[in-house]
Amino acid sequence: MTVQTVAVEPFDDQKPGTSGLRKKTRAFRRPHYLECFVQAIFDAIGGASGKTFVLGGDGRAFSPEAAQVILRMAAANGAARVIVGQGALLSTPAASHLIRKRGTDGGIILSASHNPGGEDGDFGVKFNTATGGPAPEPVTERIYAASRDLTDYRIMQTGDADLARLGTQAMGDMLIEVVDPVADYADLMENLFDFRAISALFQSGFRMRFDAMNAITGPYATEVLERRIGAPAGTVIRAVPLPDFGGAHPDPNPTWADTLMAEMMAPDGPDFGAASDGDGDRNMILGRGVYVSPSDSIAVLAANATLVPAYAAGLAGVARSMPTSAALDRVAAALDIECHETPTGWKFFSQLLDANRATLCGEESFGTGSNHVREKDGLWAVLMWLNILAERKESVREILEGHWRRFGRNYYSRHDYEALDAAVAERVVAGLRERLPTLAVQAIDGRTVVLADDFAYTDPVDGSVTPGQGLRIVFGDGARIILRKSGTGTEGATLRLYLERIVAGPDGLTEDAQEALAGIVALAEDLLRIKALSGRTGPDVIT
Ligand code: G16
Repeated sequence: MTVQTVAVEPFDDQKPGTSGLRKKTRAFRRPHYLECFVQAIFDAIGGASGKTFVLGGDGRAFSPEAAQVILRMAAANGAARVIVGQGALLSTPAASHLIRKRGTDGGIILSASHNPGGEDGDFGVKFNTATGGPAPEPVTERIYAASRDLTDYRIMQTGDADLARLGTQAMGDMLIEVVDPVADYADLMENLFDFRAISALFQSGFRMRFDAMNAITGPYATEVLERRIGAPAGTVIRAVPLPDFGGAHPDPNPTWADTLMAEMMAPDGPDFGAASDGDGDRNMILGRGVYVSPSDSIAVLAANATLVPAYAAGLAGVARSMPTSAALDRVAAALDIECHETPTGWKFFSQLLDANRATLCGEESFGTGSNHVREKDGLWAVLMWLNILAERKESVREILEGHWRRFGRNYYSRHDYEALDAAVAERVVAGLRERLPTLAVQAIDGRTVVLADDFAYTDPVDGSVTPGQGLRIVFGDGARIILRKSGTGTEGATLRLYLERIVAGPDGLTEDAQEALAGIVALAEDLLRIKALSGRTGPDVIT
């Protein structure tokens, strides 16, 4: 086997976004494109020589070929060992767990998460560090810099590894260890939760539907929910990961998981519903006739965490991304624990988890997780809810409404304007940014603005400052309007408009969220003029 050094012209568009490099599958299939990014990763972390990595992903189109390329490049760059999920499959949280459990130098995850897959869809590559968490900004900056300076990459000339066969095989001097992608993760879940209590819940006739959206959580949810806990067969639907997710958009929200929504909103619907995304790190939670917004979900989980064995001793702290509603803050205040407000992107939570400044973290973008791994974890969130339901013996609606009565309700919604012309999106953002200094001293529509700024984050652990993380207008009554550009899209620019209003109760806690927010939505359009400037009649997705 010989190492081939291939001379290349560097690509100039390999800047990782909110979570790794995401491009059209066709863009990744261009000659040398994947190879250049992988070489940039190895160069940015001081080379691969003697190192051990984890490799796997959500099985979307191009994954099998990409895994073989990465293995040949790891071998050519001197890696000692690569631990690969059988069939190159690993959910993102399972990959994070494996990195931590095996003490590897990091891992490469092949996924574009909730973005559609297939030849016309998206592909992605993400590097996680030895902590198990997504590479932090300084590392992604180094990867980007390395990608621009690249003159060549190294690849072993050899045939494909057999990724269907469990066990260890050699590629040159490097060992490839093919492991069961589900077993370690399922064991971890069994250690965190009271499977017996959840099992008893199912035996009492509790009905659940889990929509794996033809993506990676299928095998994990089937093993954990149906085999280990004993939920009836058929609890998990769309359970086989498909390269194009069966044409579905594997994003667990009311728009894209519409069949599950319809089933759950029916009068005779199941007691509990959940869905997960392409790579298994997101979750959507539903009760019969009720949708739990992700911002409420993390607040409910924090308030009830001590009912779950792994968190029985209490929480060190909690964290949420800035655009996530402040429902969590009031729970933290009641528990007298720290509550951190970070920029969007799970990588910002990793450091807080490592330093034991936070035990649970959550984001409005259907991400919830804890210190058990360094990624958000869809199935973990579902098991948290199940464990709490088993202990409280109340319905999802009862738990949610009880939570609002105790803490008040943060009505919350995100409006997405997808694939806008990049110049139009920039005009909207620039227009608001220009007006921020004047807004801060105004009363608008009967509300006083107490803060109007571009969010900058100071990491409490290392003091690093990350500016430019979203424009926010905060009113005296706690209402907020937030605008930021998505960092995960692959077409044009997507604007995310986050809207929030707090009702203390006891009245007015059970309105429809869109109706309760109508005034804030109208105010946002007056200020931002997204519809006027883009010509759109409304958002593409509302969550
Ligand atoms: C990633 C990040 C999340 C972030 C989400 C949306 O999730 O890990 O922290 O909230 O993207 O980011 P944006 O608003 O920039 O599109 P995932 O599930 O796509 O990996």
